[in-house]
Amino acid sequence: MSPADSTSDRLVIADEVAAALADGRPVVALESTIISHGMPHPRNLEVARACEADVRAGGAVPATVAVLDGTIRVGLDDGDLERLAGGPDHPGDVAKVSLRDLGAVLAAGTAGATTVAATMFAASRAGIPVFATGGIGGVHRGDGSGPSPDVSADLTALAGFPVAVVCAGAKAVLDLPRTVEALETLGVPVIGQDTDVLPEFWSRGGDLPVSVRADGPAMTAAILAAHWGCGLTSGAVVANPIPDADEADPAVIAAAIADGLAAATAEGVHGRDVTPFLLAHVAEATDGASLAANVALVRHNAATAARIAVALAAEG
Ligand code: PSU
Ligand code: MN
Repeated sequence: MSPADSTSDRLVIADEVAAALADGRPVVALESTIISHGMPHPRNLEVARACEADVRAGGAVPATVAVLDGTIRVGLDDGDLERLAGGPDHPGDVAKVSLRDLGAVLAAGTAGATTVAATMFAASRAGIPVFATGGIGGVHRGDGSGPSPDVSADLTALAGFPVAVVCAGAKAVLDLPRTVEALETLGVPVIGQDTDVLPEFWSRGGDLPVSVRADGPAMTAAILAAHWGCGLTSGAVVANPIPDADEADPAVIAAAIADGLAAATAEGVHGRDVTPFLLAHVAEATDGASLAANVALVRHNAATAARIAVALAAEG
């Protein structure tokens, strides 16, 4: 088997997605770590379905990505979403799969939920330039006492794969100034979608500037088309703030994050468990307010990504 054959054997694109790509019609990739590790059951399944519906309502074809039975799947059916969502009928463990984990989980033939990094990789292999998630990973906060800071492979992927990630900025549990500096170093544009400042996931932000503001999806699409059209091969962050009405109280969130970081340190949580732990902790500490905001922002990102994908397809 040639390397090309083994690549296509490991990457399975759903018929509807493949047909859209062949016709140059808009497609939006969606990730699955947010399903398996980012939200509790059964809310996670409702949100996974709702995001796909939001993409369709915006005129694009959804392509949720996961690792299932030894292949990277681009475009899932409802049974696949149920399996990834877990719960009583699907109690099997679904691994959190970032770039380093792809080979191992593929070889094992087990189920894996792809992070932003692994989803960007799959999207770039499939030829899908637009992807929606909640918030990217980045540089974690550190108190300076431990080893060098925990840095998400999402940044590595943004540097290397030509995919635009429509997100509400980086998750506010992170060190946002360091995350913005890292993106600049990696040459990744941070396009503010109708905003001058980096959204802070559960709130609209205000402290950090984006690298460029784009008014409307067509302007974002024009910037992306020019970014790739000149030969750059990096990705882009499309920073799309949570709608006003859905914003969580930043003071309440900040207190919950501080508490969550202390709990993570006390309980020795590290590596890939940190982000799911913090998201769950903040959801509990805010009595579900952060979860409601997370649902609203991810759905808003799916809808916005569809509009950008439509505009980008029109760019040719
Ligand atoms: N956005 C959300 N919820 C999530 C994530 C993003 O609203 O759970 C996930 C993404 O899959 C992202 C991951 O890649 O969190 C970051 O994990 P880490 O910091 O371990 O790289
Ligand atoms: Mn990490």
